[in-house]
Amino acid sequence: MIQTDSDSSRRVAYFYNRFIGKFQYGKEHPMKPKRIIMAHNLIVNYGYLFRQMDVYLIREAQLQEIGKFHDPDYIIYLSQFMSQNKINFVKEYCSANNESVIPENLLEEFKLIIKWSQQQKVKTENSEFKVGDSPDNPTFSGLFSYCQLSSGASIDCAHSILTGQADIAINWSGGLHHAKKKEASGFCYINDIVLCILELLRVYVRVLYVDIDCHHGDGVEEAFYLTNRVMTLSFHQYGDDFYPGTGQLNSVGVGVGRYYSVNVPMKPGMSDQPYIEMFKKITSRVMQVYRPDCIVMQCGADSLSLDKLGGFNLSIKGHGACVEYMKSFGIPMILLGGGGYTIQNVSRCWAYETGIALGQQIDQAIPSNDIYYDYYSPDYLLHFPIKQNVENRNKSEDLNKIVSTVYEYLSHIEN
Ligand code: V1P
Ligand code: CA
Ligand code: ZN
Repeated sequence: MIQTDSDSSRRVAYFYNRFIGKFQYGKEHPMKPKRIIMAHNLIVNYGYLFRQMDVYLIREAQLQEIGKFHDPDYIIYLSQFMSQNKINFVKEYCSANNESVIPENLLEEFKLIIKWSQQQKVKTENSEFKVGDSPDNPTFSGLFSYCQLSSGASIDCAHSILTGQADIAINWSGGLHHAKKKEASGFCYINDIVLCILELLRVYVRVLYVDIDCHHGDGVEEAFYLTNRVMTLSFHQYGDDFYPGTGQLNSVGVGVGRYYSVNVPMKPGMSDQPYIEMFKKITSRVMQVYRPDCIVMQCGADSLSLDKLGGFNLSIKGHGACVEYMKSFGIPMILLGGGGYTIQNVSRCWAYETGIALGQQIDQAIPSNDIYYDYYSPDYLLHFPIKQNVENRNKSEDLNKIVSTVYEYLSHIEN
């Protein structure tokens, strides 16, 4: 363990619930919630990390909380649908245990859902929502509980910052940046990030959202496209039909929100040096002109080399350098997860970045008592070797042009 900065005194709140890692999108689906358990186990097994954080149990967000952003019909659609799963689960449980009645607490939960849906004048027959129709967003056992846990943690991250209990709050099960007001997309159903930022806006005047997932943070951008109280900044792969296909350089926001959406679209092959350079040039100017009260950072790990979906070539150190740089501004910060499909590298990355939050550089040797130890073969090391001989398809003049265009947009922001 090496102390990496003088201000390790910053309090870190870490949110976790092992149930979140138990959900399954499906055998062939690239999104594996198990990576959250894997990251957690590394963090626990690097014992000195775990001991320095305040660890909180994630709770399920309530329907009213989710309703601060999402459409009530959509929420009920998801919850009724998932309640059926729960009812089935409970029925199976009851028959296995020779019990003939549904437990009181679940009955209460179902009653609350029905009451809330009546208050919201929810249409009962609703075929508008098509969750489950596309392979990206399947329905699976416990889907709504998964959404409630992921968003409950991001909302509580905001609360821990607002109450002064923490300077940095972490939810690796959050960061589901594609979910829209009434639409699931790109493996995301409920947008925990928007819910988190809305909580922060109850107190803070300006919130900066930074997204280093390899995909464009379209759901968060769309939610705040018309406002100047949130600046959204996404770095992403763009072109050749790369998902979701939004996030062009000239998507800058509308009305009072004009110039408060910032997009940095790049071609595949970005490696540490040019990525970090771009990242620092842009975020330093953003911090200077926008002066946010708080930073919410989506740390999607599909921008790492060897990811199954993303085409960038970052090392864990390169990815972590971005987190470290944002931390160096010394304002409250929330770190969220996101994409990441080569799961042994995702867990490595988020364990390393938990260390960054704590001002600790963790050891290169993976703790041998880790139950997922075999995933880290053949080297059993924290930092994996990045892909060699990868062409960075971004020419330096193209990257410079992006930076100068972003600077030009930012020059319209009043100080
Ligand atoms: O490309 C698409 C669909 C197919 N087109 C009509 C659109 N979907 C992507 C979705 C990627 C979502 C990334 C989420 C995140 O930003 C945040 C959590 O990381 C997709 C891909 C792909 N290669 O881009 N879906 C799948 N692969 C997929 C593969 C197998 C089974 C199910 C989905
Ligand atoms: Ca991004
Ligand atoms: Zn992604």
